[in-house]
Amino acid sequence: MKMKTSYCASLTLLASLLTGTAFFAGCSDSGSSATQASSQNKGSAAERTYVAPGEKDEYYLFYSGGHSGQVFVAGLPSMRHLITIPVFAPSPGTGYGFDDESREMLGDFTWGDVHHPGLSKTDGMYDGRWLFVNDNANNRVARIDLRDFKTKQILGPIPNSSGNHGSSFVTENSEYLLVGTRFSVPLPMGRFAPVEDYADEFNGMVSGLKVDPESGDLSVGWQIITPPFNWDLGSTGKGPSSGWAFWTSYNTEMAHTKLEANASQRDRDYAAFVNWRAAEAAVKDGKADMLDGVPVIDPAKVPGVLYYVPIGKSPHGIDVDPSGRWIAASGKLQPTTTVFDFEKVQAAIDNKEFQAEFRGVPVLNYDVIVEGEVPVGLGPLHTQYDGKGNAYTSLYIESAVAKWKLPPWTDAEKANLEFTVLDKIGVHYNIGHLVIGGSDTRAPYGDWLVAMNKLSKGRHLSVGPSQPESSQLIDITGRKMEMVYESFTDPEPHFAQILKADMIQPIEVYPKAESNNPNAVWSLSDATYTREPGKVTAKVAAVRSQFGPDKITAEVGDTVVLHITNVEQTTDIIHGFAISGYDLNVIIDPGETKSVTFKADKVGVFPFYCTNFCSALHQEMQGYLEVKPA
Ligand code: CUK
Ligand code: CUA
Repeated sequence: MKMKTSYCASLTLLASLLTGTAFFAGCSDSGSSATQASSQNKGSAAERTYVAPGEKDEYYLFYSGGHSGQVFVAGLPSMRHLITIPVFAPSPGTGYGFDDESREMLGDFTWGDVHHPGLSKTDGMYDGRWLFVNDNANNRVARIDLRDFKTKQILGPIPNSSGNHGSSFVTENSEYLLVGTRFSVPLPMGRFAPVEDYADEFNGMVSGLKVDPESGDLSVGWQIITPPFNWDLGSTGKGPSSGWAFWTSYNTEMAHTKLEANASQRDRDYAAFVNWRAAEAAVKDGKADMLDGVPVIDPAKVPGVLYYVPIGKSPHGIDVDPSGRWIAASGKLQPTTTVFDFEKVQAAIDNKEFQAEFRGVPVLNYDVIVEGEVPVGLGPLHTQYDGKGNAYTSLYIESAVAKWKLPPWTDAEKANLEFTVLDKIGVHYNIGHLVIGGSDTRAPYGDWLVAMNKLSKGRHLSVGPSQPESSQLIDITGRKMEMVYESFTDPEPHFAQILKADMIQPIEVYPKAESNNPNAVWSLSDATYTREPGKVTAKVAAVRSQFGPDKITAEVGDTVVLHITNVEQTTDIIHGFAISGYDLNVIIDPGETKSVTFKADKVGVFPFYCTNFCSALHQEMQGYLEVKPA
């Protein structure tokens, strides 16, 4: 608290000295009487975040689970963890990765690295249909359906790509997920070239993944080949920047070794400004070459799809404001956030005088398109917006969030952009991303900010060396930011999305009427068991508190196929089906049918039982798998 006061006090003093007035209202400690009244009405931090037993949160918070490969769901403002949605890694708790369908989705991979969740949008606003996430490790993306909070599709590995970090950025009407590759490799994939030939033989890629407007089904649309620049963070345009997407690169030096030093030589790296509508049109016009089955655009041959824009040293974040005109990009090694004016960007695109060139691609003149460099503080990364004309930038090195005012700026502010920095709050510690609900839409919610901190440094009961991740909740409704809560998660949230809870009505059971699974059985008497040479098939009904059949007989070496239906149509009555000694646990939600195929490769009698406590007689819900000698 002291730190903030003295920081504001010194800025106020500076402002007074320069202008003769004390107008630095944003840092005013006393605030106007209106502000005082509203912060009194808000109550204490505890009251503002308290959600009483039986009451529900106002928002969903979808955290990326980082290298856990999962998505964590919490309620906001309570920050209570609600559920983990398994995406790229098996989860015995929900049976994900055990039944045939989810096993097939996971393929040969057992993990992923989820960084950036992106909610689907209609007309630039969240529509509550899907949540998309990226896998930085294995070049995949996934679609989670918000009707049932389940992973429905994993697309990938995406061809011609390595290290899908710069995604999943969703366009205004969910036309595309846009993806930039963090790593570069020799193309086509699998070709060898020595790492020393990095600058000439390696390539990065920007991909447009098409989203089916009805089903949400993802497919690879087109790609734009780039130098090996390490595309890192991105966002999509709206309003004047509609049809555009933006990525930062942290290695315009094209270094291939000791990146810490060698990728930090130039004062400016490049951002990629991509006209994805132009890319889409170019592919339609046959201006792309096929590479591994994907139309790939060479931007040197197809003008108008890609422009480079110099930005602050070693950037890690580029974010478009709700109006779509202002684009904030930050360089970790430069204590300012650069604000680009997209109207000036367009003017520079239209005037060759304001362009240089790199490998046949125009480089826009920095000075012509920049509105200003806001001195936010040390180690700026990501920026979010509250929809009230303010921006919030995470400061990794300073362990703080800076609140600053978006343009248009007054002459006094332009003369000294320090005046646009309105407030700063310390976070614990080393913040990466931050999120405000709806920041990437036309109308952010503007009430809560969640800071996702990289180090928690023991601000919690000790759990040994493997420490949890810390997130802090900040109230941004007043002029000054207020820290009101902190919570901890498994590793490792990078980014998050916040969705108003009333935007979605998730189902609580799978309606029997909707089931079109030919293997579903809806009563114990309909359950079937058949054996043909080498194969046992059972259609199993699970209902409180029995399995039918409760004896399944196989001969060693048989393939066993079980289709298990949870007959229940009652909320929260979930059954499990685990076979002792067979490393198998299927979880079936009410009204759901899941299939599992395995080899009966061990002779003996193996109990199976329900793993999810479902009734007073849950413990009795068991049976036997007999595996006879051949
Ligand atoms: S990232 Cu982790 S803090 Cu992968 Cu967007 Cu910035
Ligand atoms: Cu079914 Cu426990």
